[in-house]
Amino acid sequence: MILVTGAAGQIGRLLRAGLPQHGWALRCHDIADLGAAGPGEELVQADVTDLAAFVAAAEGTTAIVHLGGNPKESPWEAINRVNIEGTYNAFEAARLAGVPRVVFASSNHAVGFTPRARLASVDVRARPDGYYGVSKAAGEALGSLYADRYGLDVVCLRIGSQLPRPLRPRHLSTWLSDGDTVRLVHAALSAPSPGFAVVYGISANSRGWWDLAPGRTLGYHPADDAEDFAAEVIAEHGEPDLAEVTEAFIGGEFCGPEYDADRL
Ligand code: 15L
Repeated sequence: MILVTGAAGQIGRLLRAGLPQHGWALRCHDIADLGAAGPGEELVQADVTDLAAFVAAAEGTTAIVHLGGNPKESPWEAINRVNIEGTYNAFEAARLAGVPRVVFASSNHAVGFTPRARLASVDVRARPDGYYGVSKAAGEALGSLYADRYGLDVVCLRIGSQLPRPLRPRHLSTWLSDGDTVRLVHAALSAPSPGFAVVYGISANSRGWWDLAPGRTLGYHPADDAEDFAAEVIAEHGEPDLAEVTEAFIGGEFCGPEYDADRL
């Protein structure tokens, strides 16, 4: 049994549909309405900021897939309470309930102010492009701590742009398809003894900027390529202008002035 937080969200819904086909039974956790339980599913309506409820939900599971939190840039108070405190609770719940593995939904925004370049390593330094990115860098750091101190297996997925299809030129590099999302999480759950690992969560995009080798080592073999949509996307939006701040860094629009603190 796997505990999936944020199970009512976009990626959570994909996992609810896809992971059972790989043999995983899910306990779905969210503060929002989770709808009707699917075959073999258990539902827990709870807040990730409630540690006691988190520990209770984690009891008897073999892994936590932690997706829960604000999925985009937000004021500091919300990021601090839900994303940072909630992610601390995920690792602490795993430790207290004896769950051996945590798969953490990190984001490219943990390293968003990295200048874009071909094949950025997973070892680039934390370079968040906002408070949301700070929360993802903090989650990766917590994962590293819990792996080293308590021996948890922790896989951090630095997800690009999870969308049914690429919509803008940046997505030709950052897209993570629906099918590859399920493949990625299945690999993170299945890899034997990964220890602490960070992998980029994108499809096999011909224009990808990030090194997929660590993901392949873990068993993630993406099947989709945003290039299949390139002609339509470029016809609609044109080629990206690298002189623009929102195109020069991997975080895209998050690096632009509309994400300054005063405007949140
Ligand atoms: C993310 O981490 C966000 O959750 C999503 O809203 C997108 O902004 C995505 O990154 C992206 O970089 O496209």
